Amino acid sequence: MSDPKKAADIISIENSSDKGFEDEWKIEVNEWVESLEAVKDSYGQKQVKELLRSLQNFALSQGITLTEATLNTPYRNTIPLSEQPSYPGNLELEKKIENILRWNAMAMVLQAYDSGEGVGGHIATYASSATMTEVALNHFIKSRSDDYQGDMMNIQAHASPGIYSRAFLEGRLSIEELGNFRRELQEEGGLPSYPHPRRRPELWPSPTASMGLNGVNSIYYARFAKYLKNRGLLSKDLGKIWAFLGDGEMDEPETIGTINIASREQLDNLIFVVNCNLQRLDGPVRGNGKIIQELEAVFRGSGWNVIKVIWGSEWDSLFSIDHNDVMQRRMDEVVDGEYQMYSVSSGETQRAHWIKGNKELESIMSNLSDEELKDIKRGGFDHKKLYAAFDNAMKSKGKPTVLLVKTLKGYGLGKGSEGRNIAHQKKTMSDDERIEIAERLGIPLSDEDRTLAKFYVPDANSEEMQYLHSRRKELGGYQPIRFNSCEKLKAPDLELFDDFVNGVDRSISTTLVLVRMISKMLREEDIGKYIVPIVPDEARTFGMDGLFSQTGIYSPEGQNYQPVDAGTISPYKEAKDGQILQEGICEAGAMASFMAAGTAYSHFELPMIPFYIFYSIFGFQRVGDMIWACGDALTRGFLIGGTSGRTTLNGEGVQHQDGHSHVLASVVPNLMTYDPAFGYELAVIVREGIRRMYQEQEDIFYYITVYNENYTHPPINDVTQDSILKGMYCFKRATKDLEDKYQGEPIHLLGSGSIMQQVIQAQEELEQEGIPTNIWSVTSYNLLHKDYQEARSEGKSSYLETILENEQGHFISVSDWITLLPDSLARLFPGTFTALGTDGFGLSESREALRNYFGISSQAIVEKAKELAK
Ligand SMILES: Cc1ncc(C[n+]2csc(CCOP(=O)(O)OP(=O)(O)O)c2C)c(N)n1
Ligand SMILES: [Mg+2]
Repeated sequence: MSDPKKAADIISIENSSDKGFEDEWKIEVNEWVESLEAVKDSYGQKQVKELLRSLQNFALSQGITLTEATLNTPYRNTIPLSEQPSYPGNLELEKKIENILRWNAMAMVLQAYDSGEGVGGHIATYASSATMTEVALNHFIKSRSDDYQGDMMNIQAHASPGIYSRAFLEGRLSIEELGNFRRELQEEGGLPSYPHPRRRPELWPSPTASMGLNGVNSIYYARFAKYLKNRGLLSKDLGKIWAFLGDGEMDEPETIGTINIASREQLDNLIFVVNCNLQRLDGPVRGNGKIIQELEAVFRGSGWNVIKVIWGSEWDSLFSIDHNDVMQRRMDEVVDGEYQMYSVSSGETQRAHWIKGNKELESIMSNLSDEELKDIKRGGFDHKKLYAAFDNAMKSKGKPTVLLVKTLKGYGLGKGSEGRNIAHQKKTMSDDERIEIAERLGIPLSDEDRTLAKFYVPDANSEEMQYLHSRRKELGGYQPIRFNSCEKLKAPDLELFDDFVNGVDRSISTTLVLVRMISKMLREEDIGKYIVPIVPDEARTFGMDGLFSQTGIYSPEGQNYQPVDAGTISPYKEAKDGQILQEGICEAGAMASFMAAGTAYSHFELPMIPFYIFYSIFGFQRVGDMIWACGDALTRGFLIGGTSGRTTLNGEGVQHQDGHSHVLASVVPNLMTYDPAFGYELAVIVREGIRRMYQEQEDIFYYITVYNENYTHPPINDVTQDSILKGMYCFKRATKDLEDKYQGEPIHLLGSGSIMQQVIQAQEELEQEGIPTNIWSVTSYNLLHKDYQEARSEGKSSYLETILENEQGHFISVSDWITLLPDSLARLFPGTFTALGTDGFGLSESREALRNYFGISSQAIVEKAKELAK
């Protein structure tokens, strides 16, 4: 029978100074607990829950709310000693290996510092997380096999030295690479600071260096795994997605804001491990509170399986004599600022502050000497406690798990670092510190080598090395790991898009053209199943609602209700094997889905083709960091900026009208950006995108803007696909007769996107007035610029310069974008160059009024051309 008195600690006792009341109250509580225990013994756990729920409902009806009591448990380990499994590993060898890893990780950073290059590095984070990652890697994190998809291990970026030093012992990195941490350009090779798949595509599964992205991305990887499974595309058993996170990092809204998705979608293939070292970069995470308790309430409130690992085994015996919960109450009341202070105080000071004159607590604590008290471990350094927690997480059914693990920043790095506010920034150590740490870790190097922070490599036949390899062999292979092999797809022939390539007589927008193209591809046998349409609650805006019934909206539960529009031709259809990812109003989640789908070739061995369609202004400026991370993650797929153009999206005003996303997109080096004007351009671009990304498997991705203005689309005629793809071609030549008669310099109008319609109109008017005018369609200013940069570095002429070789005159670029976009090319035009665009904020007006206001209407173009032609 468990000790019923323990229950008292979750109830705050008013009048606690009144001894008589306190005793009476305890008896009352004990009686209730005993009754409850009897219910459990007679009826089982379910009935206990029901009873408590009834009591809670009664309390609520009396106006008594129980929020804190139900969301928080006492400040102690979730798994009691009685349920702790025995440790299956060889603790002695594991600790030996961990010590070597700790030393080599520190040595990497010290060597980088000693090189005098000032390249930096972090020691303290791994020092706090080493034990948890080691227990996970020795016993839980599995790799891919014939029938298992493999786990994904996403680490805390600042703990990278520890993971590198393990990969080194495993024989996956050379000693030279390790020695050149943060010096990637060295001849013998070096290592990037953090997990960058771009730089180490065989090692790092996903980029985590920007705080907050690891959480949201891991959640959506886990969800995408279930999506693939439910759609019947994954035959192997799903692996787990592991996200190792910092406690300071948990403040990031991308993480906390998306945890409800994980429980709603029942992601029991997801495990968060939060390294609660109570510190972030500048100081305590919650000096005045307790981060573990705060996170417990948040995660439990979101329906997660929450496991706290707070105290090491040394506390177990003290708990067993804490009959009146005095120690537990003290644990509950002390705040993180004080716990941090204990970590830098002597045992004596710590004891005095801890017992605070309480005789009973003093007597409990008298079982430990000051030295023992000082040495007592936090749960995060106790292999057995960690093992119990991971073991529980593995067994969770229908719920994601979060482990809240209490650690100490800079653990084992000595007085100058452990628990100090400066720990995060610590990059070097004195000679004495180096020798002392090596001694403590049992590193058998000479003192000279210790001061030089030399790496220690145990003999390949040593017990510890054998153990290290055998554990990973048992678990399927090394981790973390990233795979790069995937089936190649054959891109569809352009004929699939004949309806657009041959022109469209009806007046339709480029958005609709794109949606029709997606719809066609979805029906294709070879690639249809791999298409992943992603929308954050805007499918109707883009005319995609027809896809709802064609493919269904993914929902792991299917559809348990009859939709309100059941009788219509495109009802809202949710299905377990639905293909559309309808993200709700969550751009961060939608982007994370894009990354999961766009890197599925790596982790899931499937060439998934995401089309993420969003309001273009809520893309780069909203989730630009995630798009940058997609570049790092070697993500493939199509980002589609819908309702784009500052004047084409009329009426919506300042915060909706996007005239700049192409400029923001221009900074992502491997992003192909396009702003097509016609259906055939779009068809050529999308088809080529699929060819390059899924047939040739190039590590690039696409950003294409589409508009909501309706107009007819000409056929492709004699335009070459190559010129569309390179970024510019002559759409219409000036009338020959006019040119022969004309005395001045010819006019060249450069149009793109919807504004091409204004350009076409302006050209007609100018020619009517006798001014010969050429029209050029610019599908991508950014790609023209990239080509120019490349050509310049090779000492060649750029594509733009080549096609303009025999031209002269006045060049006027007109677009729905800010003038900075075309201006980047101004110097390459053989004549005068003028850019008309939409600089400044948008405003609420009609399309026509907006185009007049920004000076990009056909009339404004004519005026500018006539002024130049004078
Ligand atoms: C978005 C973002 N902002 C700031 C940083 C800089 N930064 C790196 S680590 C760090 C503190 C991390 O604290 P915590 O998450 O608690 O991890 P710990 O090192 O304590 O384990 C900060 C602010 C970053 N990498 N990303
Ligand atoms: Mg921290």
